[in-house]
Amino acid sequence: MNTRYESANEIYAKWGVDTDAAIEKLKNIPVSLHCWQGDDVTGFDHDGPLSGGIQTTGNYPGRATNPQELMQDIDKAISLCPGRKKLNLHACYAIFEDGEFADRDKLEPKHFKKWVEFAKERNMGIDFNPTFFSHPMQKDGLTLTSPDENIRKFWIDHGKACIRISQYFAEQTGIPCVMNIWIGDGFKDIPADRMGPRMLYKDSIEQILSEPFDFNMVKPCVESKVFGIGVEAYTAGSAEFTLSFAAEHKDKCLPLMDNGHYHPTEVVSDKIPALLCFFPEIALHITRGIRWDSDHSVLFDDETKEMAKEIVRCNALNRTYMALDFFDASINRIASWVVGFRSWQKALLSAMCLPNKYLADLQNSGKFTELFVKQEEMKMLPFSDVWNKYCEECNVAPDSSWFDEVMRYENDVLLKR
Ligand code: RNT
Ligand code: ZN
Repeated sequence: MNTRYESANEIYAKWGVDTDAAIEKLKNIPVSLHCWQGDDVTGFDHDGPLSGGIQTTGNYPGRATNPQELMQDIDKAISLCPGRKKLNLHACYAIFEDGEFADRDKLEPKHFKKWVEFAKERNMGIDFNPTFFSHPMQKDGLTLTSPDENIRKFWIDHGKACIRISQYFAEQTGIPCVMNIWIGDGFKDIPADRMGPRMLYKDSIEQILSEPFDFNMVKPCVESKVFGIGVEAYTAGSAEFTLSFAAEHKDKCLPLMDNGHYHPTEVVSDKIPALLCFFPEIALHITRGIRWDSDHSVLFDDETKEMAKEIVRCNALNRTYMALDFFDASINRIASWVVGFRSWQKALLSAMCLPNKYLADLQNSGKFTELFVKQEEMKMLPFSDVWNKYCEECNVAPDSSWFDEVMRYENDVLLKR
């Protein structure tokens, strides 16, 4: 008797889809797991609250409060997820030893040595983010756009320090490091000058990128945002600003799109192929906004599937740096990571199991009714059997039985913190 996978494999083969090949391919596609879901974007370099346009809500018990706890939690999460992982760090996760402290502008590679050891032991590359928030040197909510030159210089120096740290990560792991610049700078109410802060921002990023680095190994990005909490009227790093910046500095910078950062009826799935027409490489933050940039954990929902489809259909898996970016403090944080990571894996695998050439041919020959019918038909293919096989091969549970392990861990570890 055929196993369920064998029968699914045959059904897909009739559509010209090789599910074995899809499974093998996905095993080698890195997806960056963000450390900040584990501790509500707090980090280890300050005691203050999260500030600067983003917010976590909820007080589920068990948040990681030090590097050991965070590493232990990341290990638990990755053990429950199939596929290749990268580690995504923020500068505020520097690890200081023996009472030492360095402010953001003085950070050095040595403050991330422990993370490098952690990543290397797990065969992971590292992505990095300067932290332009949760810090007293934000003045009136501004960093790289501040009219106060002392403030702006502090943050430019932070950006430069982060370039050097990214270069160190890339050299140590042998894997390119994506370094993403996001600032929450903006205004709560109608500003009098919209261009001034943007000219300062442009100059600040140019200064940061003047720090030497190897563009084959360090991939600086600029992430846009339409608004933030407390900066509802204006953000300096708007979509037009960051996209134009990246286009003008293609030799050293990539655009990064976070799908929580657009007007609610705009979709990043449509923006991916648009950017791929112009940029050799692009970067993504994959998240789920509800009504606004609410940073909910990713689900296997329609727009998530649509984004994965575009990356696969544009043959751009090797041109797209994919990173997760969500933080929910109202549920078990490890479950949030695991559902988010697994959902994106499902989206990628299901996109790879579509007869994309056949469907494109229908479009190109003007058979729109047939395309309409067949695209609906695709939704009923036995994808879950392919997913189950992929998980088995990656030695993780195909179904939600991983949740028992999370609950055990909650009782044994998280609730004792
Ligand atoms: C904020 C941006 C940014 C952050 C992380 C923590 O709206 O999405 O990417 O989520 O840097
Ligand atoms: Zn983001």
